[in-house]
Amino acid sequence: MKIFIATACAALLTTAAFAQEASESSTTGEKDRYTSMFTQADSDKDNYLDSTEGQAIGLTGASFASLDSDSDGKLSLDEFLALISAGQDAE
Ligand SMILES: [Ca+2]
Ligand SMILES: [Ca+2]
Repeated sequence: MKIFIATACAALLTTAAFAQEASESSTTGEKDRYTSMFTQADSDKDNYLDSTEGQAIGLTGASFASLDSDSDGKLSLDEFLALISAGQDAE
């Protein structure tokens, strides 16, 4: 199982790198890129980013809070994808 997870992570990293190169101007590509980023950042795989996971990709303090639209202290994928329309950079 651990080998599978490591392989999946490697695949995600490759996908993210490719998406970043290939789709600068594509909204769909941006969504894929941010979804990959979210998945990678969600280190405990609970489908939410907590503040520690957010910090790992540069979402600190005010940035994290501004995305947390329901103020539950964690970011769902939908909340995270608001980065795209907000024009912020999570890196
Ligand atoms: Ca998490
Ligand atoms: Ca939230």
